[in-house]
Amino acid sequence: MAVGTALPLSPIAAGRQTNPLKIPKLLEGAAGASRIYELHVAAGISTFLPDLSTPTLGINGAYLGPTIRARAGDRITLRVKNNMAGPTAIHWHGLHVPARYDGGPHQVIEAGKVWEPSFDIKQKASLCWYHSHLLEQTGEQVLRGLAGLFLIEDDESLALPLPSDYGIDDIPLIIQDRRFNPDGSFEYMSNMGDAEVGYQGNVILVNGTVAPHLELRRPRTRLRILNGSNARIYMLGRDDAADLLIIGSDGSLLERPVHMHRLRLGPGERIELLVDMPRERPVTLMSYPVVANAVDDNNETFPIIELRPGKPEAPDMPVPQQLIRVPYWNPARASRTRTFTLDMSTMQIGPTPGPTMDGAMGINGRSMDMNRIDERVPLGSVEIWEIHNRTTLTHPFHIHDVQLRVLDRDRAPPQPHEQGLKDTVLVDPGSRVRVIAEFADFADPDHPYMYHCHNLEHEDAGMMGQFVVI
Ligand SMILES: [Cu+2]
Repeated sequence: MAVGTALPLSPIAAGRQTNPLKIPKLLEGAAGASRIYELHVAAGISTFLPDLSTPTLGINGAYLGPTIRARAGDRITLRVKNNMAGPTAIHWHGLHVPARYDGGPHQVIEAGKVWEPSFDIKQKASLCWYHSHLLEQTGEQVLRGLAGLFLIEDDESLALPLPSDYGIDDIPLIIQDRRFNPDGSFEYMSNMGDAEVGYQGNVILVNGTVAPHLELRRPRTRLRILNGSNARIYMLGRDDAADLLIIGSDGSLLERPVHMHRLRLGPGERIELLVDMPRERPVTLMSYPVVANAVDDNNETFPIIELRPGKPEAPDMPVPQQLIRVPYWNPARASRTRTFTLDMSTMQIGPTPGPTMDGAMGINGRSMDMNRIDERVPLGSVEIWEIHNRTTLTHPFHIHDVQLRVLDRDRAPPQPHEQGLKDTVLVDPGSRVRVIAEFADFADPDHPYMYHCHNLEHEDAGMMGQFVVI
């Protein structure tokens, strides 16, 4: 199958989106000295397409996991039981936690075992998530369903007049693309495109729902959007003339709402939107062609979800013009700049053995090695990390532990929706992106954090490195 396989769903051909959007259950934990969240990882069977069963993985269910919600200042315990036949690892993407609780590839949960990280929530209100991070099997486990949202609220976010009734006017949207085999199972790694460019599906799932619609129930709705796809980049926009109204990025709200006609969202990235009740006709959130300048661009137009007016009721409150103060680190305060060059010179699949890893997917000429610490960052330091993309594909670069600010992309300011806190940033071919972050609170010479491409096929093929905070 060729790269850039056409999606069968075009907005015209598909017509109305037929299936009500599934909403993941909300998990708020059991009260106590530490709020306890029970997460059971297991294999299951899901139905996405008519008359076909799909073997899947899920957390407290057959596919995906519950939406975890916690408050800044809470101490929480996540009791993760692995009921699968094989190992996994569950990473808290976007959370600022001690490295031994981060859920990276070193924190393997063997079959039948329980892993019980416990930590304080020490960050701003944000739309984080969790997903499998098992070495070299992240792509397959996330594809099969090991992912969920992790919402953090704080006093500041709760005081703002923003929709916050989960499942009513505060709606999660986990966008994923999938391909199916004739027997109903997910098709994965069946062609070179999967391994090189990354997985591209031809069926869009939102919270595991094919062709979804949502009936809006309040005058204003907040959409918390995660690109939970392995590799596909979306160009989000509305099918009417209106702009997207964006209030949040990966790791915080924005300082103020911004309007954008189109917004590019890479794997692992999140945004929060506000949508007012459409007056008469439904509005469809679409994906439009990504500007063509690289081989991974997709030129397709297809619907993500149709938003139907429940009752024609206009919001009676203006959108708040001031949201929060986003933390900022002056580049002059940075103690050093580190450079990370993304390589995939021969597009080999998987890391090759040996110390130099010539030609494999890697960073700074080296593929991921669990036994090698690539960077040592002093505790409390503010650093600029410069990501340089020498490949012909766009890569979403993700750093564990921190919430960062994007300083610039090829010396130009980041896009308006990228000006909140972030942990994942798109780096285009030939481009240099500079980010700044503070490595606070958690020093541990023995447990590394990861930084990697969040194209999961690239990550699994070695485009990942390890740093310790000391
Ligand atoms: Cu990549």
